[in-house]
This record gives sequence, structure tokens and C-alpha cells, in this order.
Amino acid sequence: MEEKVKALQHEVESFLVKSKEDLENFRLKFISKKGQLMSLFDDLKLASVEEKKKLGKTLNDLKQLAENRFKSLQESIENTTSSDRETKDLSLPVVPNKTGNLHPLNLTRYRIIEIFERLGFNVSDGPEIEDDWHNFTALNFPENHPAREMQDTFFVEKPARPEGGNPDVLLRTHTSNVQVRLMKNQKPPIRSIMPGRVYRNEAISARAHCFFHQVEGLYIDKNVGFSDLKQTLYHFAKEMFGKDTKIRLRPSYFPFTEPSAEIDISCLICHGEGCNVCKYSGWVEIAGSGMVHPNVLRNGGIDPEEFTGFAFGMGIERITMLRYSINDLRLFSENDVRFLRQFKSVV
Ligand code: 2U9
Repeated sequence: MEEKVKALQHEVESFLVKSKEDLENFRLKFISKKGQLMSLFDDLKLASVEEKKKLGKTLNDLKQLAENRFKSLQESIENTTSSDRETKDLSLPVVPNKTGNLHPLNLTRYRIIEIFERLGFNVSDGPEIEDDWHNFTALNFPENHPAREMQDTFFVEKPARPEGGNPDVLLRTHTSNVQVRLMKNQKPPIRSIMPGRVYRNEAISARAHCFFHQVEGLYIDKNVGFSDLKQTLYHFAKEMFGKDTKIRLRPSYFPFTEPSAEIDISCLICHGEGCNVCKYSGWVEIAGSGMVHPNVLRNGGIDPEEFTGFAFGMGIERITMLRYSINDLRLFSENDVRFLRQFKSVV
């Protein structure tokens, strides 16, 4: 019997418990009334008085040992969930962390910057909260131009005079304010693009938003002509949309350029055949442009007799929508990861 007790003690100490089932087996074998330990207590009843004296305490100690070990095994099994232990294969390769990716508007912005930087343009930045002069007056907007109305522009201050009139501080409606500041601070040659956020007092829909992003460009030097404008935007269109892209210029009007032209590219979807993206015209508009108006050059401190320049402007949202076939402007500002995860992280 002594040997049986010793063997059981060894088993209690070395019994391996890795799961809840193992723990239950431990309980059945060493703790439960029908287990091996209890049957040794039954055997002890039949032993001699001498043996009872000798083994009674040993068996009680073993019972205590089994109960203590059961408690500590139970705690450690509960702390490590069975799903962790039984479903994780530690030999598997590590699952890569899901890193974020660039917003599609940034992908387009970086690509536009890349194209123009290769043509020798640098990138300029300026304030989003602007005064009337830099946003409108310097750009040859007449006093009564509709863009200056409250319905079109977000004003930041209240009217200075009680009788009304527009306040002086506003959220810029285009990035042209940066070009005005550039002309004031830098002598030609100026060859710069201005990407940035602009604000207009518009109701939000699939086709319009109260804020969006533009890239404008300005090139001022001696003898800059309309052919430079045309060639630059032709090159841009081919780089941005593919080498088979055609461009066409349509006459237009802006207060800050004269002559002015809208730039269309051949439709990327139907290649000129006609589809609902190009409204069956074969062409889609990507930018506005023109030769900088002499009044604007003068307002920027540049002599129009000595220097000429061209300027252009495009909506980054519009270019991105054409590039990725996106049909709703609101997707850009909703931050829905199901939309955002569709774009790769490389420009
Ligand atoms: C200076 C002189 C000239 C910038 C220009 C446009 C034409 C134009 C629109 C395109 C789509 C705005 O985002 S949009 O709605 N822009 O059509 N912008 S020429 O001309 C300038 C700017 C600054 C000093």
C-alpha cells in the first residue's frame, strides 16, 4: 500500500494539464469520491492499526496536495482561454498589421505635384482665411461680382458697418490668393503651383460641396505666350490620364485671365465615342486657364509691359473622380474605410 501511495503522489505532482478536459480528468482521478485517491482511503480502512497510523497522515497530506494543485491548475486554465490555447498555431507566419493608405485626393495631389515639379514648377502655400483684397480685388473681380455675395462666399466676420455690406475676412474661394501673395513677394520668373482647400457657400450633394480642393498654377516670365499654356496643359493631360489623351480648348471668361479657356480631355471611358460620363460629347472638362490679366499683374506689383504669364486651375476632386470613376463627391469627406481602403498607398 505504501508503494501505491508513493506512485499516486508522483502522479498528482506530474499530471500534465493543458486543457479543460485534462483538468476534469485530474479532478476525476484525484479529487472525486470515485477517484484513485479516495479508493486508497477505502483500502486504509482494511489496513492494520500500525499501517493506519503510518499512512493516515501521508494520505491526508496527499489529499491536500491534490486539492491545492487542482485549484492552481484551475486558475491558470481559466486565465488562458481555451480559444487561445487550442486554436492558435504559433508556428504560423505573423499576420501583417493593416497599415493605413493615402486618401485618394492626396494620391491625385501628389501625382499632380510630381508632374508639374518635373516641368520646373515649385509648390506654394498660403492662408485659407483671407481678406477681400487678396481673394477678389487683386484678381480683378468687380465690386458687384456675384462671387462676392454671401450666398457664394463664407464670410468670417460680421459686416463692419451697421447698414450691411460684406465683411473683409472670408474663407478663400480659390487658391489664387496664394498667387497674389507670391507676385507681391517674388520677382519673375515665377513658376509655381498652389494645391489647397477652398470654400464655397454651396449645398452639399453628389456634385457640389461647401469645401473642396484645387491646384492652381502660375507661370510669369518675359515672353510667356498662349502656346506655353497649351503645351504645358497638353503635357499634364497626357501624363495624368495616359499618352493617348487628346485635349481641346474652349473660349471662356474669368475676371483674372484674358484670353481665357476651359480645357477638355477626350473622354477616358468612351475615348470620344460618347457615353453618359461625357454626356455623349466625347469630351470632359478638367481645368480652366488663361493669360494673366494685365490688371492682375499690376496688382501683384509686376509690369505687364515687361512680363506676361499664364495661369490655370483645376479641382482635385474632379480629377480624382475621373481617374478612379467615382460618382459622388461626398465619399471624399465621409471617411468610410470601405471606400478609403480601395486605394493603394503608392502615388
Ligand atoms: C492669378 C492669376 C490667374 C487661376 C485660374 C481658373 C482659370 C479656373 C477653376 C477650375 C475648376 C476653379 O476648381 S475650379 O472650380 N479655375 O477655371 N483658375 S485660371 O488664374 C489665376 C490665378 C491667380 C494671380
